[in-house]
Amino acid sequence: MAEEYINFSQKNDTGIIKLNRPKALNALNYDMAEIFLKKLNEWDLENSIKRVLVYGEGNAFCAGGDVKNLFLSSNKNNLKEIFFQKEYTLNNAINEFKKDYLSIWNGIVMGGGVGLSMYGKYRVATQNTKFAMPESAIGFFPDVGASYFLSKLNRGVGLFLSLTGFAINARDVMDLGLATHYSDADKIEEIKKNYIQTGNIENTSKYPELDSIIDKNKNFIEDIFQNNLINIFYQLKNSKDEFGKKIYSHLLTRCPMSLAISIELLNNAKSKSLKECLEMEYQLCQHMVYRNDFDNGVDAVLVSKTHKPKWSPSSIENINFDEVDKMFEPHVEKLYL
Ligand code: QUE
Repeated sequence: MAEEYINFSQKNDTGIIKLNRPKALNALNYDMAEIFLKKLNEWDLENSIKRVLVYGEGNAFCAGGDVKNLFLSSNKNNLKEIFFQKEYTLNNAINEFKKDYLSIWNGIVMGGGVGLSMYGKYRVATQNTKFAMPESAIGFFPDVGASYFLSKLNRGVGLFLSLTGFAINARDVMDLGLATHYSDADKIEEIKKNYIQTGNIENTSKYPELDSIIDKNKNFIEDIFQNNLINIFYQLKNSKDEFGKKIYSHLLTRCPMSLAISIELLNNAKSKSLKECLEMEYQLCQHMVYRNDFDNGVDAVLVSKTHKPKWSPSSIENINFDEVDKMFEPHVEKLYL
């Protein structure tokens, strides 16, 4: 089953990984993560492999972890524990992989998909790239090491992306240094072929001619997304700016506890390594996936699709910040990455 959802092959001295679950936007499940990790460890030691290429079938690179399945199997097994152990271990293994590693971002790259690509050497964006950490929509938080790289961006932008889950395009991921290359989508087959044959990424790269909502509102984002949650909401609520108003009503739909957790997470992550961030996120996720907000969020977005989740607490005014602090205290066995 997992072999259908993820294919491994070797051409010349390139190891090729195709995420092949297009009906689920290539969402990563436990079995896929397990054989991905096993293959990567094998290829790290295999002399005939000089580099790795990762891409997705269809119009997504990868939309995230298979949270729908976590929800459906809910408290019947230990999947909520072992899935994240496997996924974060894989994220760390990609970071420690010694050979070149190229991911093709020709479509949706969200959540778990970010973790499969960000720590490799190269990421090619196209005009189809849609990059987001959207977990505040499902009562979760930016994980797979996102606290590491988002906390190292300008604070305003990192926090803006974490709280809103806003999807950014190829121009944004180039501006923010999240992608390493840009190419038109119709040159992607050529780029893959050339990388497989030579290890080079052909310089078809040019700067993407795309509008950027982030760039247009850069000063606003940097001004507002600096403070604590109460202050950010207060400023957005009173904003005369059209963008500010839109972001305010958007944030009112997101999980209040996710928002509070994400701010604290990014603050804590600022001085941490990727490994330390993954360990922190693992402790945190083992609280968050057992809260009702997670089940209600996943159900509302991915299962019954009502898009009207009921959050508890229902607004940021009712957040108990002592409870937020407590969630960061170690309470389960570490990953020992
Ligand atoms: C927020 C999320 C996720 C999401 C949507 C959100 C997420 C995720 C998926 C997803 C999408 C399509 C699938 C699938 C999962 O959507 O993490 O299995 O087929 O994995 O608003 O965090």
